[in-house]
Amino acid sequence: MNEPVASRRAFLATVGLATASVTGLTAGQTVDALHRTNVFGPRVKGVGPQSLPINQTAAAADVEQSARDPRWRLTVVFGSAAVAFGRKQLLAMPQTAVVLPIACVEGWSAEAHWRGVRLRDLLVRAGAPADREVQITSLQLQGAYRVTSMGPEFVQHDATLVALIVNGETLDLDHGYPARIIAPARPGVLQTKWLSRIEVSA
Ligand SMILES: Nc1nc2c(c(=O)[nH]1)N[C@H]1C(S)=C(S)[C@@H](COP(=O)(O)O)O[C@H]1N2
Ligand SMILES: [Mo]
Repeated sequence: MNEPVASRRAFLATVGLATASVTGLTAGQTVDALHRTNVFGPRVKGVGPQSLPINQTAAAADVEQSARDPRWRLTVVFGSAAVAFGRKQLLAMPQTAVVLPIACVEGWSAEAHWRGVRLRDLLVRAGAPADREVQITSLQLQGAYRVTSMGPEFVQHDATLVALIVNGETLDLDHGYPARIIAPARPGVLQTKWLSRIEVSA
């Protein structure tokens, strides 16, 4: 990653603060996403790459090939217009950093530092309005979490990202590489991984 030193320092300083502020167990499990070791032991559903639990792996979702394909594009569709973005193009756009948890109904929650393009910035870049409901589709060809709807209040939110980086690293394949949704106050099940298409309602 070619990030300016200043922003990298700021990021590390924030990591320190977040680590200090992690508290114990509230609803379900709180996993300290910034520690390599899982202090809560076997009660936690396996801490995966980048110190975050994995709900479903790329292998289980059968997206390993499509997610790694250099021809991957995220397509934004509005009416008859479709604009496709590669990962490099997304990384070249203004990046926003947020600290947000993934909160799975299965009983775990893990906070992480995410970086990527604001969803509403992406829609504007694609020539689409940012105040409509969107339908978000994963590369996954089947499964209950393939398609998600997101209302305008989340689409417009400052902290709703097409995330490209987690905890300072390129998203792991199991966490949704090449790009995933991260939005505030939404259950983990709606934080769609392996994005393929975002369709803006008319
Ligand atoms: N495409 C897709 N996105 C998905 C899922 C999935 O199975 N497929 N699982 C969801 C659920 S239930 C959760 S809790 C989070 C978990 O994200 P993580 O595996 O990166 O921790 O991803 C969400 N996004
Ligand atoms: Mo979940």
